[in-house]
Amino acid sequence: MDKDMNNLEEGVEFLPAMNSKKMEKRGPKRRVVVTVVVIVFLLISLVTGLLVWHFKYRNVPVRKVFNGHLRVLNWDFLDAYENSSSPDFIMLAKKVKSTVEEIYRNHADIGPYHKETVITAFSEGSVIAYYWSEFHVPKYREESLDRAMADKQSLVQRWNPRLRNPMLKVESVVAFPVDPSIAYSARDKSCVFALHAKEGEITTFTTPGFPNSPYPNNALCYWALRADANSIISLTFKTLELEQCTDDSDYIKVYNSLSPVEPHALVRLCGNYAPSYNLTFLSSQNVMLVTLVTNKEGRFPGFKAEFFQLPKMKVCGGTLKGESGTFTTPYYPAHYPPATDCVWNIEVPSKKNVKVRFNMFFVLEPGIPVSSCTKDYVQINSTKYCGERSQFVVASTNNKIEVRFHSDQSYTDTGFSAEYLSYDSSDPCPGKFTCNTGRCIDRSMRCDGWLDCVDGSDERSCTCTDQQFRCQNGWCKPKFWVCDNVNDCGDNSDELQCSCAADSFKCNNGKCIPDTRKCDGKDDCGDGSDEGSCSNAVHTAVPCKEYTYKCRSGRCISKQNPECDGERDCEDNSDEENCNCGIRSYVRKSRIVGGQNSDVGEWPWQVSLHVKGQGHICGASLVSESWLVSAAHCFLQLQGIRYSDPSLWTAYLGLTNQGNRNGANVQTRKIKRIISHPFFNDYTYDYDIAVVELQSPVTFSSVVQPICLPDATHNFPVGKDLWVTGWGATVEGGSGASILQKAEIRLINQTVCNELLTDQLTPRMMCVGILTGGVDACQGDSGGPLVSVEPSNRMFLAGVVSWGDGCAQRNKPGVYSRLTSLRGWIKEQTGL
Ligand SMILES: *[C@@H]1O[C@H](CO)[C@@H](O)[C@H](O)[C@H]1NC(C)=O
Ligand SMILES: *[C@@H]1O[C@H](CO)[C@@H](O)[C@H](O)[C@H]1NC(C)=O
Ligand SMILES: *[C@@H]1O[C@H](CO)[C@@H](O)[C@H](O)[C@H]1NC(C)=O
Ligand SMILES: *[C@@H]1O[C@H](CO)[C@@H](O)[C@H](O)[C@H]1NC(C)=O
Ligand SMILES: [Ca+2]
Ligand SMILES: [Ca+2]
Ligand SMILES: [Ca+2]
Repeated sequence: MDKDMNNLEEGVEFLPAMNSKKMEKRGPKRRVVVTVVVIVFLLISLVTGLLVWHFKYRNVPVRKVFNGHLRVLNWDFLDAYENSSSPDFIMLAKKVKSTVEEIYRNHADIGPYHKETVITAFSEGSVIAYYWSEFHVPKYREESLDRAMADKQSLVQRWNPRLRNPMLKVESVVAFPVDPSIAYSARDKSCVFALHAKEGEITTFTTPGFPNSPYPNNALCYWALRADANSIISLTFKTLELEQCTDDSDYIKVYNSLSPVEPHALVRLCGNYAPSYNLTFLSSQNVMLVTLVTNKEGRFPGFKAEFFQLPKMKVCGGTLKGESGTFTTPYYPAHYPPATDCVWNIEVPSKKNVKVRFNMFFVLEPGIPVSSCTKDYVQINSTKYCGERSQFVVASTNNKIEVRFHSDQSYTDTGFSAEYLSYDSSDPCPGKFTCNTGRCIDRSMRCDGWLDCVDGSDERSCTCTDQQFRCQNGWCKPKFWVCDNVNDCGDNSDELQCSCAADSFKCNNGKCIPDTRKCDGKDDCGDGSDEGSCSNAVHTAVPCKEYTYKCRSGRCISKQNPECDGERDCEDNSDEENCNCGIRSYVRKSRIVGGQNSDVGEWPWQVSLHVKGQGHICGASLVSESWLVSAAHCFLQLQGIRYSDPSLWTAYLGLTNQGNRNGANVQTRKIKRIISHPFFNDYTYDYDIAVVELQSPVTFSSVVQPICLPDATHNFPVGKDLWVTGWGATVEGGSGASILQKAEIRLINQTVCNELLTDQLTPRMMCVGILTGGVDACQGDSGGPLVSVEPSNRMFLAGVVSWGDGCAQRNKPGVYSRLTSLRGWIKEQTGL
């Protein structure tokens, strides 16, 4: 215990010792200044007011509060010390208080300004006392007070040798300045709780009123958590819903101490978190403090948390032998404890080499650039790694590797999960391609136009195929990325042949018109894009055209994509009505990175349509409480089954894992009717759209939300990034994924795509190519959503998975029904 307790005091030792010479000089100097001020006061009456103010300002006392702790060596801990009302507590608190006061009295920079000290808690080791002290100090003495308080040497050493009070022998006195408003309400006991873990039991606590009423405003709550000596605490927030994070929003802070001091803070929490975000925190001692600070407004549920004690970990790291194996930071995927050092010595059979692959890596400290890694880090040889990283590999040129992990006193993260593998130096990636970084990738990813190795080594020295465009710099890129306004080659050579001359404007449809024809009131482009966004003035009405947005009043505005963008553009505000759509409930970012698996709640409009006896058949998008949008071809008659019969189908909403259809948040609905577009052509797949009415409305929740329907005039520009989601099943059959898959894709130039697809595109279709995702991964489902993230962060339905493979293949564009060209029909059918 002793060894670990030393860590507790690490906080201030780097602070510079006080320069006493300088301090002595300051006093007299001030007096001279004051005298001068008095003389000036007498002489020049004009500036009296100003100087009086100056005089006062310099001497007005500043209120300062420090939080601190100290260790009492010659004292044994009693259980009663955990109860601040017990006589034992009060007796010891009195002694510690007078000791602290005596320490202050003996220090010229501290003593004169001390107002009050309150002992707030004790914990074991022998006894650690937590306190706060208040000072009233003139502004010009503030700095010297800060310095004296930060100098733990001067605090203890000046005092201990004299031992005026033989009752208590103290050491390791530390104190940190805090915001007085936070320290102050410690006197208000209405939201202060002390809890001690019970052996083998889980203890639960919540914000006041949870879950029936919101937590209080203007509140400061403390939960002091304790465990037995030689134990540590594991704390988990089971549910947490606070005000959205801003600089002065409500927040929770968890400390690895009983004193709310920044150097021992573990985490600051606000808003809400995706279910995949791990909210388990470990302490390095047998104490923890949870604080809740709330501002004057907002009504939010708060949290429910639980904690229990664990034996303190003896060693961390160790020797790992064999061909391969795995290792993680302590308690992974929980937040690793602070003040921890681990060393893994990995050794594989002597004729092999060893590499370590970090599959998950979260070692992020707020405010610390990943280039410096000065706080928490992983170290291999002399290289330090920190921050959030996607999968990476570190390879050794022999059969040994040493991995070190260090966490400092404050702020922890969920850590890493890694595996080590032995490999033949002559063939590091059997059956695969080896990136120069050591990573192994599928052979089919070589020379396919996508950079799969972070250093691009998979795309060097390639011969372009006839599906590829040869950039001037030699790269090979898929042909469908030509003329999409995105510089894929790096030298822009894929965009040169399609850009407009210097003094001309490029329309959304690619046409070039002279700059002078822009905003001249005439549609020179043919799609109106030269007449969009012409007027900056709000409420300005323009003549209605098929490309102008029509407000409910019938007036038209020229702004592009004005719907639900947070700005009132129509006089009657109709552009901002019915905007309860396209927003995810979990705003804090999910911790599912890289892969194609979606997190719970990430795509709350995704619907899974099942047929009795056949399981998941098609995807759909929720657009209101009762309506879905899907693809017409899902409901074609096939092998004698009339899929257009609503009674065959069941809709699952709020579903992420197909294996979890009975989950608490999943909503199931029968289908009332299915309306396929009357022009749907089952040979060309033109007009491949259907609307589906649910038998009863769904209830919107954190995992069930509608997607926004774009106005018919909405522009999704070529080259825009979009997302497609689904379980990867198709009507034709084939096994899908059990977790909802996602892929980032990009809109392809219609002309270019039509050439590649031998003229099969109609104006009701749009063409996309995959940006990220595996080689053969099935990300989309027929009928499923293609969504766009608009600048307002709201998501709009841009398309519906139609043909050319829901299974997005890298070298094959996918074809989607174009929502904007089918928007009018959707409105006719659903009223939406
Ligand atoms: C704390 O001590 C006071 C005074 O002895 C006692 O009344 C109270 O019940 C104790 N509280 C707990 C939680 O033990
Ligand atoms: C968080 O980590 C703890 C401890 O390893 C684990 O029991 C829990 O399931 C994790 N929670 C999530 C959401 O991953
Ligand atoms: C670490 O250094 C040793 C000796 O310099 C070297 O043989 C080994 O390959 C290095 N390991 C890594 C992972 O760089
Ligand atoms: C599409 O590509 C053609 C050339 O094939 C080009 O003329 C046109 O400008 C492109 N369209 C867009 C919107 O970039
Ligand atoms: Ca590649
Ligand atoms: Ca391009
Ligand atoms: Ca608007």
